[in-house]
Amino acid sequence: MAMTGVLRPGHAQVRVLNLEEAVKFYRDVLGLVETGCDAQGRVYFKCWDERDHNSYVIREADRAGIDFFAFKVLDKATLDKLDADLQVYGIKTERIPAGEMLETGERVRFELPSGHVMELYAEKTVIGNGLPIVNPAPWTRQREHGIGPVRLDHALLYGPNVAEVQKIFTEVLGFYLVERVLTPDGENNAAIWLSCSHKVHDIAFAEYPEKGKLHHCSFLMESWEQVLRAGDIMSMNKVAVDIGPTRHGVTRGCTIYAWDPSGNRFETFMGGYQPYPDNTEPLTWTFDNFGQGLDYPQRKLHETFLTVVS
Ligand code: M3P
Ligand code: FE
Repeated sequence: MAMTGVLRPGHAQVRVLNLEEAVKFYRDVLGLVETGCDAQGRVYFKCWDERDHNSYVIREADRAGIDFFAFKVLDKATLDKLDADLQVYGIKTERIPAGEMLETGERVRFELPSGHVMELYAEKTVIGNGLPIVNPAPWTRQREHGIGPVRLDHALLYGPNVAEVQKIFTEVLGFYLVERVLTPDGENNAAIWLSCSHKVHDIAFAEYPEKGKLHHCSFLMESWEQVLRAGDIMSMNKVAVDIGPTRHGVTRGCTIYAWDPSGNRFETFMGGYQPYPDNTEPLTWTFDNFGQGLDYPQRKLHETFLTVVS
């Protein structure tokens, strides 16, 4: 499959209430690799098997939540084209100069009708995963530190105007709809799962009255056993667990939802199926089956899934 246009999730910037506590949590409990700290006081992380300098950035603020979520695009020409396409579509864009984030090239920033700030960028310094390019071992000791996810996989965001958001992702940014949950009347989508790749989702949105909310950032684990080990590590560290370990009906992903010390939900996740972009019929869940969509074994629409966001 040719991968062009928008390639994949690139970075999320998340607000935390206490930076020191959050650094300890993300470094030692989630097991991310700390890669830097900038003049604004932001701390940068990546997952052990990611090669680019950063994928998860935190900054201290008086409320939790997400500042922005970014996608990496193929190259500079693609960045310019998507910027122009967004403007033609009627979306105002802004250029953030290279270097504003550590080791990161110029970014194109825009706001979705859901109130979420999105970014596109083409360049980020490759620092590698600690393994040689020639004859690498399959993993490093870093994988054994804390939960140790492989990569930032996707995010689920809550806000209004999901139908408009879907149009922007599918008509401008080259995503396709993989799954959806219908509203109770069956007329609209209550939640959508969108992919720009062969992944079951790169980003998802759920309809919610308040703008710009974070439901979760998700981190990929290599196996179900690693998800269960993540659960053990959460309990050993008294992490607040929301749901799981279980399996979503939607995406078939195997999951645990939990909260960081500031109340930002994150997910440790594995599996799901691999759709191709010629997928023309999104899997559709009726609202009365939302419980299976969220937690297939228990068939339970956990209250927190609908109401707790940051
Ligand atoms: C996911 C995910 C719901 C949830 C599915 C969630 C409702 O696929 O990755 O978090 O159905
Ligand atoms: Fe998820």
